[in-house]
Amino acid sequence: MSRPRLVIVGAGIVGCALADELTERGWTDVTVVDQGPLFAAGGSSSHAPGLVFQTNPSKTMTEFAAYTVRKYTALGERCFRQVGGLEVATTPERWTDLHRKQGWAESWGVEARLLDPAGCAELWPLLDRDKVLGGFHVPSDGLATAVACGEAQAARATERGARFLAGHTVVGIEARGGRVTGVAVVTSGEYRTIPADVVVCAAGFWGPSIGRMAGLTVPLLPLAHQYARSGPLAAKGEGPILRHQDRDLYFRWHGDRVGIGSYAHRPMPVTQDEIGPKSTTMPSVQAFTEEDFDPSWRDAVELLPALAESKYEDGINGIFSFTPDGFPLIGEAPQLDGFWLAEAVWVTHSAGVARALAEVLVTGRSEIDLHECELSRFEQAQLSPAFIEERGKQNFVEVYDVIHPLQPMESPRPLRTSPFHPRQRELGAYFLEAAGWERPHWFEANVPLLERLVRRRRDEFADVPEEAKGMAAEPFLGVSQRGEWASRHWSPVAAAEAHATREGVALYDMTPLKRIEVSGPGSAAFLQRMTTNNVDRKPGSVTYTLLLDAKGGIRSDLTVARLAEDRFQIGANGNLDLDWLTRHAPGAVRVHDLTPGTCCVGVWGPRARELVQGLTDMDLSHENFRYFGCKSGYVGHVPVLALRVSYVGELGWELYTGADMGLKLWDTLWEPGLAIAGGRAAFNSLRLEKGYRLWGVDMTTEHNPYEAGLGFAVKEGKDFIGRDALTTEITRKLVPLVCTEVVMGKEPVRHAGRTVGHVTSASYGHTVRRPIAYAWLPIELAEPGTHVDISYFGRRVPAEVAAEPLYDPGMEKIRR
Ligand code: FAD
Ligand code: THG
Repeated sequence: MSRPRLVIVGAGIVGCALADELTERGWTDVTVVDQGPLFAAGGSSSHAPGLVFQTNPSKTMTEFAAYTVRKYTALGERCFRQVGGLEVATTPERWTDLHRKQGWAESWGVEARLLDPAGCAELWPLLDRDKVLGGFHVPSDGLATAVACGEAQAARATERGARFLAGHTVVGIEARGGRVTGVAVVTSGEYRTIPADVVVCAAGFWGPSIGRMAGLTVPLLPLAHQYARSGPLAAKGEGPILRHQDRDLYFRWHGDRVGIGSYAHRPMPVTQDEIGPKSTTMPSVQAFTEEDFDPSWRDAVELLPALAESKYEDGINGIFSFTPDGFPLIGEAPQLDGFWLAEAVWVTHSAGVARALAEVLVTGRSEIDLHECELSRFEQAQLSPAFIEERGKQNFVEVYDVIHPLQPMESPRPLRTSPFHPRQRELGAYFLEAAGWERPHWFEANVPLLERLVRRRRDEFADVPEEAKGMAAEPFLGVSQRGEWASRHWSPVAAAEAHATREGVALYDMTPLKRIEVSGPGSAAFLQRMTTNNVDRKPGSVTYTLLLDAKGGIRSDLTVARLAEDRFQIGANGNLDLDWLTRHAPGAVRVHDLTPGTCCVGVWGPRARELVQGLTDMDLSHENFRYFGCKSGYVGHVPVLALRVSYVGELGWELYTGADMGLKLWDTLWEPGLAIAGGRAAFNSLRLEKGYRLWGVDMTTEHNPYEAGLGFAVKEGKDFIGRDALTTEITRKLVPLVCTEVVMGKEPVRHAGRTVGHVTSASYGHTVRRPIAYAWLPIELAEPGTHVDISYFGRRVPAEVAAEPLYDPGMEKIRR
């Protein structure tokens, strides 16, 4: 299929951008169909005011936006005007957060600066400067004219052979043998089929309807959002686009009027059936509801008093898409090959998303990491209509809120609970959410451990000679190295749990970790081909290995336990892994998600053997149960699979059992009174001390194993996906930094006044008694001892590259 026949559903900005990107890459048999007229086809693009603010916590989203700006700027003034973007703070919390935002801009390579109120007023003279504490200014942000951008990209695509068909309503997706074969359309009352090898759904908020035709859930919620304009004002402006996020507002100039968008109103979901009849010229616009807009108008006048000269007019309730997590939907349907989505994409990210999808379609992968955007990121539990609606609404409400990276949504919760959940609640667990699971971060029941630890550290500190006290290790558990932000969703109890894990034994709920069974004839050969390390070892062995894409980028890191000749259990990172393995598996190999029906507890610490051996007749001695080995047996009444693996870097086992026996397993392990419960906060500290990477945070498809420090998991002389693209000549590296303050991740790292990299994960190392931050740095700065600075909320945090791992480099704790 060198030139597949491609049909794109939707000639909004996304469909047009995609046609351009694909024809540029040589796919010239491209047909774009739209039910509406071209190019104001009636979707969201037809009336989007087109503000493009690039800076986003996500590197991927920022890069999508930055590419969109570059591309549309090159299309000319009619398409994009680089008027700049200004976000103002009217509360101290926002002003602090804009400093955090400036860190993201710096990390992701967007030029930005913070302005004082006078600087803001210079850019926006109408601002009441007494209300403003400061602003965040990005000179390259600007205004896209979405219809013009669509049209200009369509023109280029047309020159290369693409066809754009107006008035063609897609009414069906044709398929045979699990592969798409075409789309059924109705045009001028006639029904016909357009054959296709690949169909991309870029139908905006109609996506769920088109998805339904293909048997696919498209997890987005169409919501109305209000936009209006002021009357003519005396002051005429061409100032930057403006955000007043403390009141959920944004502004732009339209000649002598100011356009005002509001996210302050109640969420107004629109069902697929309510979406305007295809015959109306603007189905994406609903009647304006003044009562919803009035408070926003008052807030707007408060910030821009000159608006009071006029009243708002031309208001619309315009519809566009919200997903459960705010990211777009990119990817192929799991059950229908050749049917792809490019959905829930803003104008801001349109060209970037189109480029990424074009790369995936043409080469099999995107240069930019897509894991946050892939359709397959959602668990089945996250695809119910109720979930999509509730999270979609909440995303609307929170769109401009200051969100802590650990902050979960409030509902629906609890959604997924492990069998240990009742006990965890009894222990006072503080739960956050991961892949829909309730996951404890620490346990209030461990407060007495904390008190004991604090007493011990005080005594130790008292013994330090007075003159050395300033140099002595910080006695109080890293609390003073955590600012207000890093202390949210955190408790010093985590220090006691980390400590208890290093000195005794602790139980960690690993149930949220994805478990996949691969079985059937050819399983071993299949996994050999899919992963970098040698997994074709004796039953009873466990192997740490990597999934790479065709260019050698890391798709995941896995543990592969061989349970029998033709049966493997994989410890994976998420649903993307399940999707990737399922897609590649040959007919005789079965790939099955064990996660919902099973559970896992990590029993880790120097006393782990003592605890578990007392409950089982399996021989747990070092000689008979080797590190990275696995065995089946019983712990008390409970049938378990035991893996001698530890993500926290201690002696111990992961014990797996069915969901039915989970509670019994927990109680059996608890009974002897040796173990404490440990939460994710301690876990994260322990794994960073040990240098264990977290996929999706520390490394992604943008990195190869050698850069990520995972070259040891690549087996010489073995064939696997991505091997031919691998090179050991690297220009950057993931390294640990020790620093003076606990940061959060995504902060820029500077050297000699230059931005040289960014932080991935961070925590306080409770054993090494230093804040730790992993960061990507150029290879020439990756040597231990190199001094760098982390910029954290605009403050300079000195840091030094360290040798890894920081804890137990001799593996004495584990191999014994
Ligand atoms: P659309 O433009 O909706 O295009 C989808 C197309 O699919 C439509 O033309 C439709 O006719 C066609 N279609 C659907 N079903 C069928 C079918 N069965 N057969 C054939 N064709 C079909 N984004 C920003 O980045 N910045 C902003 O400032 C901004 N402001 C906004 C303000 C408002 C009031 C609204 C409503 C949205 C705003 N957005 C903004 C969001 C942005 O407009 C959308 O995310 C974007 O335009 C979506 O583009 P699209 O091409 O995916 O979808
Ligand atoms: N347990 C299991 N599977 C998993 C994880 C887990 N799969 C996904 C994710 N976590 C994988 N991450 C790691 C990271 C490090 C290790 C294991 C899983 C680890 N590494 C040792 C090291 O680097 O020294 C051992 C490497 C080796 O001997 O090859 O233990 O938590 N089941």
